[in-house]
Amino acid sequence: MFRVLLFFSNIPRIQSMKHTSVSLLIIFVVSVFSLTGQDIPVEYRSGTYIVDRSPLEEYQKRRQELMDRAGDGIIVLVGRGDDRGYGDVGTFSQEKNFFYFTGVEIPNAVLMLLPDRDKEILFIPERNIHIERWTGPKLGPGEDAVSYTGIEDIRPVDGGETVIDHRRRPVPSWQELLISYLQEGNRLHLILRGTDSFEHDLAASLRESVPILSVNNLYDDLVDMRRKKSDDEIRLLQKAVDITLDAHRNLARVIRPGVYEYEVEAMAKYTFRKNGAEDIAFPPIVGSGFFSTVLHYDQNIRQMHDGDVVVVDIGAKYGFYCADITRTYPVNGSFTERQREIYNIVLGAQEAVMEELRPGLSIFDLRKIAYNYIDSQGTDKEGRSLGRYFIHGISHFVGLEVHDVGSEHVPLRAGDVITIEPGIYIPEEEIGVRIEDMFLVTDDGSIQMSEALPRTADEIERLMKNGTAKQ
Ligand SMILES: [Mn+2]
Repeated sequence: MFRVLLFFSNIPRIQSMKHTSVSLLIIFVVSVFSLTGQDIPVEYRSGTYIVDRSPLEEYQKRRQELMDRAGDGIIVLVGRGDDRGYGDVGTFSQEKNFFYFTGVEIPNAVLMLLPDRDKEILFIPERNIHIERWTGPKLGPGEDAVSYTGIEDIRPVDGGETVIDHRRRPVPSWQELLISYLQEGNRLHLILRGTDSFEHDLAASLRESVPILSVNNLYDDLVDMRRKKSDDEIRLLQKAVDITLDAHRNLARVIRPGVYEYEVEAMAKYTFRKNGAEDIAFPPIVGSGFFSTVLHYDQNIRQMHDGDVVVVDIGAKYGFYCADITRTYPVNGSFTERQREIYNIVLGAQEAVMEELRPGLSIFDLRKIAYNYIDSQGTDKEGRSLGRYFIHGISHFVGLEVHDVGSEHVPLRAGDVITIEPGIYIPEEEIGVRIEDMFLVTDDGSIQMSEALPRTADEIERLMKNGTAKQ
């Protein structure tokens, strides 16, 4: 008991707690002390939030490709930290690149790749049985982690001691090991995005120990790799898309005058989670009336009225992969003549882009096609052309992030997954229309991943009325 009290007296938050909670915690801690943690099954200890991930060989192949691209030196990828302790709430979400190369969601992990030696080392924290009672069982260094990750060499992230031949040997922390490799004159490879990141700070702090540090940025290689979707990534993306299409079918039946935007949002989120999506890819946008013209409206608190249109831009995140699909619905189930006119121009712009979509064109090129189409059709109340009301991009890459890596100025290639999402937003008329679908670029064109969802004005009206899919 003495040991227990001493243990807690180091934690200020616990000291300030009421006596009752302290005694409850003491009871809990005594029970924790009787647990070794070793008896918790391995499948409970991955800390994973996802119900589906790629086979281990897939992550191994990506690490190998990154090593081949780097060629020498040391590649370091740092996973996201998690400092949650006793009683802290919140969630953990692994850093995207770290996940891409490992499939691992263990917090505070570090991956080191040594292309010269064809070596992969994963550093993960030693288990902490006490914290585990709050944040869940975890894999620590050991055989279980080797089989879960497919990485042979797994070490404790903070270093420590190991007993070999009856002698205690120090095990360096990942930083100590990294510095010793760099001091031998090896190059450091990092994925540096932007100008301000953890990796930038890491390079700066390493320069204090390794004055002649040579840093190579693998960001362009990363973009190149992440753009090219593997078959299994397409499988996961398609699943995210299918769940999102299901959500649209379900929420189309919720929309009617008097219903609040958040009820539509609720149906989307319900459908995502019901189908095993771990999260939303981005905050759902349910904008009706005037708010249909606000591109990233996410308050979703307005009551929808007869005569409104409502823009519903949603995406599930499944197995870390994002979907992003928009439909515009007439709140009372039928578009007015003017709404239908605008709707058909947006649809026509999307069709025009779909027709041209193939490798070689850039997203920038695609926008010109959409803009020219919109600007050549219809007018506003003052007789001006409608191009001025198409105020956003036509497309973005989609993958581990909803706005995934990749520039709008590079030529598209087979394996890219992108959106096509023209829109017209006329605040004076309280009419906003956006139609957004997802496409896989192929050698000779594209595949529409969201094809199963109604898209024309007639189909949308039918969906709202009958709840039937495309017919
Ligand atoms: Mn989008």
